[in-house]
Amino acid sequence: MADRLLDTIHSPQDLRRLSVADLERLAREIRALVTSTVAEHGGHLASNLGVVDLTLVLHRAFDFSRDHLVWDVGHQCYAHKILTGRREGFKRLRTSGGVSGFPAPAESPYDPFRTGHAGASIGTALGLALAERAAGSDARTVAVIGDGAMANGLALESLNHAGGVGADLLVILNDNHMAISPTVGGLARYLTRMRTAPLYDNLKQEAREVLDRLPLGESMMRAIHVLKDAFKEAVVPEHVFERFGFRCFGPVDGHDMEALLEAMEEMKQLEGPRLLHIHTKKGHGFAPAAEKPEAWHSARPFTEQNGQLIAEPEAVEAGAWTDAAMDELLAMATDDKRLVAITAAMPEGTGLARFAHRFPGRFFDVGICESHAVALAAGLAKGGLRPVVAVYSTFLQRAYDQLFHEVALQGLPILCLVDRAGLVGADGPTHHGLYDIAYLRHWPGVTLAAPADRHELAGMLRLAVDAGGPWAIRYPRDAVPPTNFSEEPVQVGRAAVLRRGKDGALVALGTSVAVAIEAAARLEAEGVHLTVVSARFAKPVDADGLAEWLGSHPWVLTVEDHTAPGGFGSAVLEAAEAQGLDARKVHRAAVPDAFIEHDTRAAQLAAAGLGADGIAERVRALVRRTT
Ligand SMILES: Cc1ncc(C[n+]2csc(CCOP(=O)(O)OP(=O)(O)O)c2C)c(N)n1
Repeated sequence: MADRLLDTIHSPQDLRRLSVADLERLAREIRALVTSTVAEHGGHLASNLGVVDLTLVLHRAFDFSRDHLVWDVGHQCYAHKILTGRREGFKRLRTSGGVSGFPAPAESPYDPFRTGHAGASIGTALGLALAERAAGSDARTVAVIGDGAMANGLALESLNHAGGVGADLLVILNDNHMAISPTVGGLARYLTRMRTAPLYDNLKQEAREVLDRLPLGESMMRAIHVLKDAFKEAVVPEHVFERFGFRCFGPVDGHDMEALLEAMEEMKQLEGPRLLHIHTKKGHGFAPAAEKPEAWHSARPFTEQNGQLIAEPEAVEAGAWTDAAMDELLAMATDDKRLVAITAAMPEGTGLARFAHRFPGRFFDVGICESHAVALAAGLAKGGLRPVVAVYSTFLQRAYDQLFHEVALQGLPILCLVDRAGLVGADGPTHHGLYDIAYLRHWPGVTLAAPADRHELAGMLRLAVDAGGPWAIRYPRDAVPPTNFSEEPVQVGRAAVLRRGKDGALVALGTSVAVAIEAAARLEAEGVHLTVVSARFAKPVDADGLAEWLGSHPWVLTVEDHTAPGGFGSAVLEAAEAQGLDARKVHRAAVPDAFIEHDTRAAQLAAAGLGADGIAERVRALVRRTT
């Protein structure tokens, strides 16, 4: 490997001495490294392969040891990591001890923010640019954002502000006409039209020069001024972002190293709000990913030679709850024509692609716009429909106020299917679904459920669709237990007792029930006899059940795949206090109040004490204390 050009690159400064041909060679080497590393560990392949050329050119033109580079989402930062001193850690991408799959300031000063959610890059970059302005510094700021994220409300709010204050900010619009799936909506249509437009800024300049050369008197000049603008409009359509106060450039082929270098050098010479529109291809350089970028957006490990995905146990299990929820939803939607489904740019991940296929007229992909997804659901519900918003727990956070203001406050019957609830594994802290119970349970009238098995999932879905108010059902990135724990009908606010013992009670929520059952079975062999309850609901908590469990056991241990503050255990403590029960007998097993780094989901659960071993250990300690 000694002849790898990459091995001679120790910092972005080393790029300065490279020719265009060298940069092209380096891009190929980086693509090969990204592809082989993702083949081993999984990761965001298609987006990363698409921005290798851009990354090289950015690091060559700017000096991000003092300038700022903010990647939107951050899932496309692999080449950036490779170039900024993290090649060693990159070998163990997304695994314990290796680098994160997203920007991480703890890893490198080249990453200003820890990111993973879409749409925030322009806002945070603007803040950096204004801080530099306040300090009288000439450091430059660049945000790179995809065409998918650009339609996000947060991105548009930031653009509006940046144009208004005339900030010294370069926004690079990385247009590959894909989010995870093809981009949707009016902006996507507009960008498609712009793809075939002539270069905006260059041509406008030419038009101006032609008019300026005409020999005209002063009054004629004024008159022609108006015509000039009209002429400009006719020759080159004004870019929509010019209306925001940005000077726009492009489109440039993001895989043409020479053109990209030239454009970036030009961008560096300019000041003020400016936008460079580039076209890239997701998966560029690796045929399977270029052909099917959707499937290769976030890939699990694969065989590099043939692009065959490797079936690994965790990956096989990962979509199991999603599939089960979709099976039930599709069955219900066949009979109930009021059911409509909404995704925020995640038809594949949430399983709603199946719904879209079966009921195309009742399906809405709103783009990466969770706030709008929930507001839209409120309107649809008000109009008599039963909207189901399927969304990852971490991204539903974006719709917090719509859930309050447009939904809960109105008491509207929408159902949120909260997928990837709990620890998610390799994507790490930006993507864990650890907060949804806390942020959903504090509004009056909300019902919040978590199934432990397929029977509970089906029962909850049916109740939710017939309900008169807002519901959320949370489930993890994990396997559905092969058999049901009980066939007891699901009723709102009622738990199910799965086994009885006198020494203590494990009251578990959702996916934690399987763990509690396993721990109880092990402890039985040690002579410790436990009651195990599937709580089913985080709101309302089963008040009668709680009184009984606290009355007949020395302690109750709640178990949940959620952060401790404000979670299910907190709800149980509050319910105990509200009923005048002895809340001191309630103990909680939950994810600690800390950000949990990337690893496998099983390892994260174990580290949080939420595996069967950890629960058994907690029980032994409680038994020691109470005997
Ligand atoms: C708020 C939010 N919702 C959903 C996602 C999931 N997600 C990750 S990448 C992505 C697509 C991003 O598309 P685009 O901005 O065009 O970037 P590209 O991958 O095409 O480079 C989505 C929807 C997210 N990261 N953040």
